[in-house]
Amino acid sequence: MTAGYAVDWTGRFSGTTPAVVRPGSTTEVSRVMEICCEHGLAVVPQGGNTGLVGGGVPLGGEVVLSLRRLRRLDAVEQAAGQVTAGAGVTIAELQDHAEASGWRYAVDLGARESATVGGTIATNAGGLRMIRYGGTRQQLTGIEAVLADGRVLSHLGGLVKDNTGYDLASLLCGSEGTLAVVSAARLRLHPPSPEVVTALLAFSDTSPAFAAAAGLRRTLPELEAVEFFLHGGLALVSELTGAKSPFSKAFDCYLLVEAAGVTDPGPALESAIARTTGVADVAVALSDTQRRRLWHLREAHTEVINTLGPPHKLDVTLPHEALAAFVGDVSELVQEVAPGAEAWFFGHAGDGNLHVNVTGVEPYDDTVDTAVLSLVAHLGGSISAEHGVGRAKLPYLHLNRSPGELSVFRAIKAAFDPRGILNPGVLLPAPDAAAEG
Ligand code: 2HG
Ligand code: ZN
Repeated sequence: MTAGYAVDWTGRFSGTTPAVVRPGSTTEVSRVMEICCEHGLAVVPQGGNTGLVGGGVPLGGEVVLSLRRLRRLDAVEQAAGQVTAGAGVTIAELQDHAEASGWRYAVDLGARESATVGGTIATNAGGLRMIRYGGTRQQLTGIEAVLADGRVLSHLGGLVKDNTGYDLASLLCGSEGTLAVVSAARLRLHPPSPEVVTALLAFSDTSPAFAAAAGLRRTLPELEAVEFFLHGGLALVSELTGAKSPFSKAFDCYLLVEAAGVTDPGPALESAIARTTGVADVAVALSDTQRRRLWHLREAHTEVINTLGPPHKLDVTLPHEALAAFVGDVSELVQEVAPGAEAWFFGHAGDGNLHVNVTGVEPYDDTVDTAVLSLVAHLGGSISAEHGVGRAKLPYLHLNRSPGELSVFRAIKAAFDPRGILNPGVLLPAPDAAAEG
């Protein structure tokens, strides 16, 4: 009965739990936390369980606190352009709700049907349209959260200008369930951009592709997404899903580009592409069906790669100028440290965020992770771009965060959760491990 809550989506992280608790209101969450606190029971908060870093499953035998039943979804506040949603509302539901009221929730990700408001706040999810609208933190105007001892913090007034001290919504966003349990949030909406144009650009090499991503950002204000993938990924998607490339021949890599506005951004995209060097071929979607087909080539990567066995997911950001060489260097590095393993690259080129997936490596063999993430840090990148630290990246956090920063992290954790019951071992070492280390 609890299996679906104890194993992560990839199958790489598998735990056990004495109980899955599914509260249906903030008051019930508060009561659960009160009891757990009283008895010193460790708790893993969980949303849609679409996380990829082992941050939402009970790897230390914790109680799972599933927030999926927190289904509050208020009417859109038209004057403010905001909405209050419970932690268990999915991103797709939130998007549909906003759209039905003439607005748009701009954070979008492949896991939209399962990923929840609470989970995307806990991980500060970025997604496909971050270049234009920012990530989850930028959408938050208020938060309701339950502290480890059951007290409820509620700041859902949604005032855009509100300089009354520490920004707790921002702090809890990205805290991965280690500081408090997010039960609801007030979120910023954007006016819709009904005119959309989507194109797939083909390149013979990664260098011009990344240069094009940067150039399009500068020259096309309507740009919403610039997604990168390689021929290998496209071939796997084609082989396993039957989807076809719109091109008659194979290229080295591709950018899926989307622009949107209130008027047709097609001509602007066309002239921006004409001014871009290195574009070997272009396919423009002429209908919604074609548009969905192009997106499928990119969005299906996660699923098809998973059929090869649980991948090691290295979600990293690089300084823009390092991206192209990184792809080649990491392919070689992986061959060197794990012969026979395979590295797959795709991601959000506009944000400098690459998803390096490595298959053919045992789930608990960290050789590849160590080699690649050390290189990332050496190049001035981030070892976690948008998936969070969880347990998978915890051993590498020191590569990006100084001892001073980590000691402030620990002080913040102690202030929110003095007994250390919220998601122990995620983001920061569990208290026992810290004492041993
Ligand atoms: C995406 O961009 C998600 O599709 C998942 O962040 C990335 O599967 C991955 O590594
Ligand atoms: Zn991503």
